[in-house]
Amino acid sequence: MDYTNILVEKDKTLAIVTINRPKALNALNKTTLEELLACFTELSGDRTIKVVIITGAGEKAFVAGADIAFMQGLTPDEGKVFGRLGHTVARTIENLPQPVIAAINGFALGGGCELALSCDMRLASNNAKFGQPEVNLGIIPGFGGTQRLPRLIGKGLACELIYSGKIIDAAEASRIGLVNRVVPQEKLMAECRELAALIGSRGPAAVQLCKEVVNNGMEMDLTRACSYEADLFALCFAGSEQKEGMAAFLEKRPPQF
Ligand code: DAK
Repeated sequence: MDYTNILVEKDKTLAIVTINRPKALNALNKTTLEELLACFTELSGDRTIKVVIITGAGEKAFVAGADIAFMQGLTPDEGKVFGRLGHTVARTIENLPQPVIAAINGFALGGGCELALSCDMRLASNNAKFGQPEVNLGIIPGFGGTQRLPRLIGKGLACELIYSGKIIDAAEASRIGLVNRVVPQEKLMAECRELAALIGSRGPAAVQLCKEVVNNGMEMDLTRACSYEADLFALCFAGSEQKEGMAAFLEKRPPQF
C-alpha cells in the first residue's frame, strides 16, 4: 500500500516502518497515525514478517511528538478522536503478534516517547533525547505515557519526567531503563537489524507466545500470570517448533524453524 507520511520496507522476514516527515521532525498528525494503524494492522496478519523495526526519517528525530500545529485548533470532541486514534495505534503495536523494536534516532518527545513505549524494545542513538514535555503545552501525555512510563521505569522517575517536562539525553535514558542500550547513530540501524535477525532466527511461534505472556502477564497478579505462563508453555507442545527445536538439540544441529 502507498502511504504519504510513512515508508514501509519488507526485507525477507523483517519489516522496517519509517515515519517520514523529517521537516516537522516526524511529528504525528492524524494522517500519520491513520497510516501507522493501517500499516501495523496489515503487518499483524503478514505471516512472513517475524520482527518489525520502527524509526524516524532523518538524523534529528525519531518523533518530536504529536503535531502541535495540527492539535492547536482541535475542539474537545476532535481532541478525543485524535487521542483515541493515538491509543489505538499504541495498542495495535503493543499487541502486534511480532516483536517490535524502536530504533530511536533522535528526539523522542511527547507522543514520540509514548510511541517508543508501546514497542517491546528500545535502542537509541547517542544523540537521542527523551521527554514528556506536555505540561509545557498545558496538556497531559495522551498516548499512554502516564501509564506505560511508570510501568517501565518506576513511578518516582516517571513522575519526575512527566511533572517537570524535562528532556533527558540517551545516556540518562539508558541509566533509568527507558532504553535497552545506546549506540553510535551510524550503527543504530545495523544494531537493530542484528537484534531483529537474532530474534527472527528463533522459533517464531514461541517468540510470539513469549510476547503474549509477557504483555498480558504484566497486567495480572503473579499467581494468575504464572498459571497463564504454564498454559502457554503447554501449548508449545502442540506445535511443530518444540519437536524440531528439541530434536535439533539432541541431534546436535541447528533447528530449522
Ligand atoms: N509538532 C509540529 N511541528 C513540530 C513539532 C511538533 N511536535 N516539533 C517540531 N516541529 C517542527 C517545528 O515547528 C519546525 O517547523 P518549521 O518552523 O521549520 O516549519 C521543525 O519541526 C523543526 O523544529 P525546530 O526548528 O523547533 O527544531 P529545533 O532543533 O530548534 O528544536 C525540538 C527541536 C524538538 C526541541 C523542538 O522542535 C520542540 O520543542 N518541539 C516540540 C516538542 C514537543 O513539545 N513535543 C510534545 C508535543 S505534545 C492527545 C494525545 C497525545 C498527545 C496530545 C493529546 N489527546 C488525548 C488528544 C501528545 C502530545 C504531544 O506529543
